[in-house]
Amino acid sequence: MRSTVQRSAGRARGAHRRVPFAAALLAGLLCSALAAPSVRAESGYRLWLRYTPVHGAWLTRYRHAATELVAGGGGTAGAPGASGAPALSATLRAARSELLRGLSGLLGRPPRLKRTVTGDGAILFGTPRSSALIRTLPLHLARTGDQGYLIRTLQVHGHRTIVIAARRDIGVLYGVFAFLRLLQTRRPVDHLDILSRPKIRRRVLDFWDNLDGTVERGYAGDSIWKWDELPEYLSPRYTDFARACASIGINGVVLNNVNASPFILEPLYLVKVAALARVLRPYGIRVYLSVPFSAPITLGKLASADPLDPAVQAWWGRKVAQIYRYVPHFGGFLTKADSEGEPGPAQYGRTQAQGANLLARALAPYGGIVMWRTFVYSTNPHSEDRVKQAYDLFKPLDGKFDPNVILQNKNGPLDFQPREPFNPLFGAMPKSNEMLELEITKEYLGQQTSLVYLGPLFEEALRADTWAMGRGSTVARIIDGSLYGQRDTAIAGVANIGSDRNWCGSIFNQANWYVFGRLAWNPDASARRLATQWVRMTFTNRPAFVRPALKMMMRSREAAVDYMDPLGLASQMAAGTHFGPGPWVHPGRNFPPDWSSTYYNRATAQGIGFNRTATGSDAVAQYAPHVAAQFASLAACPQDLLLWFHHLSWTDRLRSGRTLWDSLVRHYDRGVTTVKWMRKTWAGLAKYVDPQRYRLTADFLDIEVRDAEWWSDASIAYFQSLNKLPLPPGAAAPPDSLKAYEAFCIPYVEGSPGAGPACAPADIPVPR
Ligand code: BDP
Repeated sequence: MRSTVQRSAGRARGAHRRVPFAAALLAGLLCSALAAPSVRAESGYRLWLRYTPVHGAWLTRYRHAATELVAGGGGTAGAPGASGAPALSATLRAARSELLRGLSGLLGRPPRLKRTVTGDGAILFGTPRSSALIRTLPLHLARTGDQGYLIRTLQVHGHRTIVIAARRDIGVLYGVFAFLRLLQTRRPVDHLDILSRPKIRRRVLDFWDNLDGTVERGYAGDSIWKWDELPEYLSPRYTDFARACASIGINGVVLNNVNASPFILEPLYLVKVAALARVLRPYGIRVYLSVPFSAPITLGKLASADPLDPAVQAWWGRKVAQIYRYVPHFGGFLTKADSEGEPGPAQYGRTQAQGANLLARALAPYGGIVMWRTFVYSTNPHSEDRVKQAYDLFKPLDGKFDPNVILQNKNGPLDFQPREPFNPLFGAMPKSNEMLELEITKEYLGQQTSLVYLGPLFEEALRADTWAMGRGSTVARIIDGSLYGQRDTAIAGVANIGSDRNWCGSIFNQANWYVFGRLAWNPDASARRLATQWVRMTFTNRPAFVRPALKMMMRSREAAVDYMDPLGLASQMAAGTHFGPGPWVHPGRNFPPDWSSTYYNRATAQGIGFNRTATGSDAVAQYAPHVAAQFASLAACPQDLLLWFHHLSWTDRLRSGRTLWDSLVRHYDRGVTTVKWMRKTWAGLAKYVDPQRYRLTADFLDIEVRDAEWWSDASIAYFQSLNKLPLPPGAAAPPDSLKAYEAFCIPYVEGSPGAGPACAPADIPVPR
């Protein structure tokens, strides 16, 4: 039996947290009585850095791998010593303490701290600057660049030694985490020869955190930045956050929401920003800020924010100078301008380039950069196709941006949908720096509770071939600078981190933070392999757990696409909250067409889909000819993007031989079936997981099954009301009426602060 709307209404965010204490205690006792004794309850706080003990044969193998820890070699293991060797930097101290923590946890004994290698199994770590011993080794560290590292097994003083070395301290820290990852995932460490350096220079988390502690599109509690407590109180969480970031190579953090408050630029907040920057710096993390374009007016009391006005330019110059006084290693600005009500240069008749260069020129003397978002559109009721706007605006400006501007493109041309084609701006701006923005927080993919591993989505975005310079011109090659020789390279992910004890709202959401960081380091890495690592570190190395958990993760994103937006549909969610189905949402007073679902599905009695070929909006023409031809051809268009590019009749036959309508219904059903299979699979894994993380995931999968059914039923009910076609054999009819689905509305969800209720009775949209 399918769930009813009323049962969906029972969906309560965080309901798991409201289990009465006595019941929870009893359940906990029962679970712990049933669980294996070693499986202690875990909150998820330790993420993938749990360092739980290695057992059995692996322990024997590793026993001789890390007996002593040598930080200097000819120097000391920490403090400035009699030998006169320099004290370890904060970054190298962090590396040492991570090794101590990791090895003690994994191997059950702390290694001895030594000044030099005295026996087999030593770990020698550092840079040529920090360690005289490392200086003597033939390591050829130039290959590691500024951020990379080398892990090699070498004979040092006649003893087998694992050397973790880099040119810079931060590389050593990255190398230490990589080495610990080998032990955590039970890889042999007998003969190591690993060289790794990031392909992308700036690997940034964008926090959409507001100064009042709320988080836009955040589903993991409040902001982790406690502005009221800063700068005096520095929560230990900040350091643990930095450790987690460094462990996956993230080296930048934009602290505040792109819909930015000007207050962040006031000394009151800059002193807080500086305090955070100091905590993050040993871990190689630079701080950036989102700034509102209108700050010269709101803060500077100027009459305008016109980028060509010398007074405005001078104001930004002074402001940036002030910021660098507070935060000497400040990274730069992120800007959302002329978009969704945010101020920008267009208000003054200026271009996006003139706007970006205004900020870039203020930052340039200090080495700062501007990440200028191309998510620029106006909700124009007459716009022929929203997804064409950014390209039309930016493409003519190629070559007009200063060298320290990086254009930040969302992966797709619309807005972080479960599936989109790649953004046509990639590859179209050869004379500009381009970076990729991904959304780690699952705004459009079920938010807090759904189990959706985003690795495959990120991989799809990075591997998309733009054909800008012929085959192989992938998005990854554009943003890593190898296609056009871009010097400063960057990637950003909208963070999914909050004040919840488990950081991300759910355990599996942590995997999305992990995979973002690892793909940012190496955009060619495999989402599947990264998921395997994450599972092994987060849960257990036991194959009986790893295999099914991996399968769940790898199927999870496609399942969400199936039950939400199959065959290239997009933006079919409820208005405002972006949670739950709303394929009927149509334009209204105060509700622009391109925020509505009907604008995107174009569903009528006859057919469905957005014609973006030459006979329609011709958005295909924004792609390189090879790609345009593929998308435009019904025969060649990838099936999973079909309705993005084509309007089809409900009864048209797809390549499978089925009609479009039958295929659509099958996709919805398949999505639900997969989520049910995930729930069942998870239930079979209970014995490998501690009760706390098991329960949370199991309960969330219950919620996801209900939500998947809700999406599927409501979507089928709506589209069937238009086409009046029977369901394909075997498909269950939605249990409720379309009217009931349309009337059902969740007024508030986490992550939409200040938006007000998403539904007041009078506002519920009624399809014509
Ligand atoms: C949309 C979000 C909105 C963001 C916007 C953006 O719904 O909250 O402010 O993206 O990226 O997807 O600026």
